Amino acid sequence: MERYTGLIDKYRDRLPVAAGTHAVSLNEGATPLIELANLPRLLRRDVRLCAKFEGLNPTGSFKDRGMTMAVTQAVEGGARAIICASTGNTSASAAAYAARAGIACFVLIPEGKIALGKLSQAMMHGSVVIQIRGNFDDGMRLVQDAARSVPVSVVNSINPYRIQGQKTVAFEVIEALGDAPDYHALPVGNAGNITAHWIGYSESAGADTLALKLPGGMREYRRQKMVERRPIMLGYQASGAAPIVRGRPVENPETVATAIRIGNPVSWQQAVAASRESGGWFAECTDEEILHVQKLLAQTEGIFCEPASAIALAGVLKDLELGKIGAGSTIVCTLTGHGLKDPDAAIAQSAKPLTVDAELKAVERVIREYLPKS
Ligand code: AN7
Repeated sequence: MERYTGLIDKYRDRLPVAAGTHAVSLNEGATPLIELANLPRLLRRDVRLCAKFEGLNPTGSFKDRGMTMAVTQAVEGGARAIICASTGNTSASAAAYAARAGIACFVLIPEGKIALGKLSQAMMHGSVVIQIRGNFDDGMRLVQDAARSVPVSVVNSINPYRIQGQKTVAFEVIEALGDAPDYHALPVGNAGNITAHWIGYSESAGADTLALKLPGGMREYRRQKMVERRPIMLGYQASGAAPIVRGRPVENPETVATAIRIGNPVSWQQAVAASRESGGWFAECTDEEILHVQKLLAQTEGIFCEPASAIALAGVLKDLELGKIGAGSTIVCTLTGHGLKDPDAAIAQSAKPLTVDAELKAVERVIREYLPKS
């Protein structure tokens, strides 16, 4: 078997990349599709529930799929610096891929509102971290303005190569299941990822979509029909940052899921098109629901995702309860980022470690107390 060298090399004929272009890659993609065996049994739901664990990408989130494309094409175009606004994961990924490519990276983040793991990544990879006294939406506006006056290449998902890279997640789900699932659920922040999923599924089904149009100047590529159908797309937003659900921008978005603390998503229109074409819907979950399901997943399935990612599963469990998703369905949830990204959120909702003397008796006492009673 050939060694896996990342998603551009694997899917080059399904991506707008020239045959000779060198891929800037960290072997992203090829993440596992994990069947959730315990949760459906525990909740007495007759469904096949799978998690596409994107937290196992090289920088710990799905952003690496788009970033390998965006940075590859930025370098190909002669860029010497990239820039992004970020709630955290985009900045971590951009910083890593810029380091890999040997170019400079500027990241704009909302001061005090990004998870510790993500901040440490952006800093460690040597990007220039600019904290702004504002939120992600302010940062997004500033990045677009800055790119007009200084020579930096924007790698937010307004960069169409990002979406192209991210669509490969759908290819992998189809390969793993042998078909499209009935439902595909994911968190929605800036709305690029739901757009990308839908493009990937649509191309795989040989179908057209409003969201699919390749922007001018982008090289064409070969489409491959792999399946006969597409899933119903389910997009979930946090109640305090749910512009698409409410149908209007949110001025001061707030949620414990800081990754999706976004009030005016850039890919709003495409996401609505994707949802509508698929026969899907958008819905919201509260912070309590998000954290409850993050912990439930960690403690019943052994999968640690970040709060924003847990909303996909929280939404699905709620919509199963409401009867909006039928029995017997195959459902895939994209778990967009690793739980280690946000250790503060995890520690805040977990039992405190027990401290004892370094003596066998003390340790034994604790074990006896906590041992499952048969
Ligand atoms: C874990 O890093 O927007 O709807 O700047 O980090 O495609 O924006 C992150 C978004 C979901 C939402 N889950 O995806 C950023 C940023 C996680 C994320 C989303 C993000 P989009």
